[in-house]
Amino acid sequence: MKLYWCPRTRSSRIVWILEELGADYELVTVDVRDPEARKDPGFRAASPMAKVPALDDGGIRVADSAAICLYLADRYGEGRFSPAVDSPDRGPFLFWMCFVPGTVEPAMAEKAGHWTPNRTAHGWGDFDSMISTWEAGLGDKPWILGDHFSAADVMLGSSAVFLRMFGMLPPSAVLNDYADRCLERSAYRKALALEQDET
Ligand SMILES: N[C@@H](CCC(=O)N[C@@H](CS)C(=O)NCC(=O)O)C(=O)O
Repeated sequence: MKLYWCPRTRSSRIVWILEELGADYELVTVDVRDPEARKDPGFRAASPMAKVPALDDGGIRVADSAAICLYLADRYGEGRFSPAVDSPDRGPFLFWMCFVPGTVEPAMAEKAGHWTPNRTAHGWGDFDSMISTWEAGLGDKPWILGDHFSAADVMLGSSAVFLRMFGMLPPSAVLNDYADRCLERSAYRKALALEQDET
């Protein structure tokens, strides 16, 4: 399968889960800062918004990091990274997968852009309630679903690391320890090292 990616972007999430899965994959670099590179027809077919990451798995095309993580976990994880569709964990799993693009990322834009929070009108609530919901969801568990690491931790863990990198992660132990726990995983370390090699 081909992963259209670019170093130092959300693409690292997908390399992380591919490494967790032990999947065989090819990286196709698309410099999203270069308008010419973004015209690549294979990339355009895989990515309706011409954004990375995007995946082409033998003609099955998936764009958006949450959708790709979900696809890969369900298709290749053999139950290791996503609960079965009839499992009681499936509902929370889907919630936390969607929490990243639907809540964490818009809330980060609110914070970075100094927008006026409006918890009722904004679908993501606001930055502070995003953080408190996430902390409560983790509680004292190592991973968002409990003892078992899942694709939702790839989405959330990479977000915690991005938030910390941008100086936006509050000093709470819950989220900082979670970010550290994710960074201890060899698959994530490999994904980040690969980014360093490519820049
Ligand atoms: N919701 C998408 C966001 C993808 C996204 O914004 N990717 C950025 C890099 S992190 C990009 O391709 N930017 C180039 C552009 O939009 O011009 C996801 O999670 O994959």
